[in-house]
Amino acid sequence: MTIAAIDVDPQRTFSPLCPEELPVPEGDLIAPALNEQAALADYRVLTKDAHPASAIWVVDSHDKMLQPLSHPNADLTWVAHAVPGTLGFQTIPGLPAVTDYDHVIWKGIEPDLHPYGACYHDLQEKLSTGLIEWLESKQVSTIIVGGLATDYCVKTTALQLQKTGKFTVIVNLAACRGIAAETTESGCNEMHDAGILITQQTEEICQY
Ligand code: VGL
Repeated sequence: MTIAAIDVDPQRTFSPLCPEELPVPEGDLIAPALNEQAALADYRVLTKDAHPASAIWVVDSHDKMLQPLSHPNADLTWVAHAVPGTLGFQTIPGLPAVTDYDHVIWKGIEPDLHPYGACYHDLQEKLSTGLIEWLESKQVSTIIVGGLATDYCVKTTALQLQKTGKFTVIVNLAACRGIAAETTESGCNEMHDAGILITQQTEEICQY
């Protein structure tokens, strides 16, 4: 069994360290759990949002967020976040340096794309980021997923990996935080219904 741990977008932009961006409650506190799950794995992968400040989906205040867009590759409005060169782009404190990961995926660099999952650059899931292919090349059979946020990028990444039918996918909730309680709960139900294993504590992973 070859295990990969994926740290999905564990960036300051999704934490109270960046209140003007998308501050997920406790988003800055998951580093110890991400490090624990990585200790169970053969490979550790990092994904990072890397968005231009002037993307087509950007609005200038939080109250204009979550408006539906009729665009094939940007479904909702968001405030600018995870802009390379800003504090929000950086990973949360307590994680390894980017160069200490085995593989890194940057996503959302194009101004008219806002993907959530780390496997495809587009919402249509046509343009691979190469993550699935990289995992296959390492003969990975089991993937432990943690990161930010449970209800968006963690959920979509886990569902994309599960959909391949090639991996056992475990979402470790101890190493995740969600944007909103309601979408986190519905997201967990969706992942469970898709056959993804969901653990509340990192120690539980050992039983799979
Ligand atoms: C995310 C909302 C908007 C995430 C990214 O990483 O979960 N959520 N952009």
